[in-house]
Amino acid sequence: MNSQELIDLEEKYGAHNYHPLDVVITKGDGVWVWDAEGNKYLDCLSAYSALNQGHVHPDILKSLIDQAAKVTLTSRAFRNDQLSLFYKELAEMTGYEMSLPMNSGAEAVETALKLARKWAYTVKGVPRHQAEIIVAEGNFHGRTISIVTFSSEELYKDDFGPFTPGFPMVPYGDLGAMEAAINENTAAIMVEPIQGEGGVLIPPDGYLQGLRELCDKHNILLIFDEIQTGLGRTGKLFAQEHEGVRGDMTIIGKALSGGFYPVSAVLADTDLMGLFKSGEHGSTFGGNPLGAAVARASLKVIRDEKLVENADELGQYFIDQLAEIPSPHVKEVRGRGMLIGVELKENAGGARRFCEALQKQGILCKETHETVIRFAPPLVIDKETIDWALPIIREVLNMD
Ligand code: IF1
Repeated sequence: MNSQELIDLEEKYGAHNYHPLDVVITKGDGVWVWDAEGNKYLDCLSAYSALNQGHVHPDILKSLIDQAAKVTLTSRAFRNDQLSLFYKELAEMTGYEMSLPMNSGAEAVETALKLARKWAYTVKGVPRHQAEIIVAEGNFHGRTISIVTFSSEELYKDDFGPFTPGFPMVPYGDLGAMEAAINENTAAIMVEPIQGEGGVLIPPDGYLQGLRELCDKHNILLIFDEIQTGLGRTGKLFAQEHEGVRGDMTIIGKALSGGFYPVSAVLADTDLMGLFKSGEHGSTFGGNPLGAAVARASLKVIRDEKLVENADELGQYFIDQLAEIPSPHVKEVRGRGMLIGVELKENAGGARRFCEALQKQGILCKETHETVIRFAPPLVIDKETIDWALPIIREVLNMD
């Protein structure tokens, strides 16, 4: 079937909860994808950072196939070998003593929120069902009803109430507002170290450190959602490391499975994670041997191929080169590592038309917040490929 026929099927039979570019991908390899007509594109979205290891990484593919032939699902009623090894390797790589595996990012966020509330009642002494978790405006943490409760994006939230109480919201990057929102019932602060969907927003220097100090001062947990920024994307294993801080919990997902299979996790030390007692939380698929094997292989690729270092070095190169492109439309180029946003001026006619023009020239990007083009290729990208892309981006950023 050709692309148009496939698009027609999707429009007729699929829910219309997305507005994708009209490119029908049928194959991927590393940083490249191909459409139904065989046209080749550079993937500059990486499935929102789920593909840090690139498309169909051969080592992860092998782990998937090998494990699928052995055993795929045990449920957590029984133990499995892959999960035990995954726990150990994840702890060694991240420095957190324990983890709790789930599937989607939103589930891991819900898990962290539950753990923070449990800590508030059983350790901090907050009166039952009064715990508050402070979040930041412009956040994106997922799509469940509790999570969209504290979205500041009308589209994600407004038709889906009634909502879940207990999530005061303050402006991102504003420590004064954060401190003002803290009270004796505050259990946790949860933020993204860089807001991805918010438009690749990097908070002011010292913000993450300031949050750490506030949390220590007021006996509050600090939760970093690193589902998008984690596992190398910003040139550090975790973006919080840019300010030398460590969350009491870090939430990861996306690239934890190299794009093969949904695997997410909450990371914490034993004194906190140990609060979950048998039966209080779980998931049919969370921690299954297939997912655990895929995640182990995905972490190994990040280590073996030095993807953190590559994101740091080539990301900085990509940012510098993008910043040098003369263009009447560009307001600002910003980013950390390989998470890059090109913000367009108000009168540039929106980012979408630039994404469509890039698509015609063989580069796939996605706009965020109408005016930002996000460049976030797989971390396996090389300099040669960036140098191939730059003149094309330059031409598109100079169209009328
Ligand atoms: C979609 C956005 C990105 C996330 C952070 C949790 C989650 C995400 C920081 C939830 C997910 C995805 C969801 C995806 C598009 C994408 C996205 F534009 F919607 F906001 F990346 F910027 N925390 N982000 O970025 O993880 O449950 O989806 O596994 O289409 O909704 P999930």
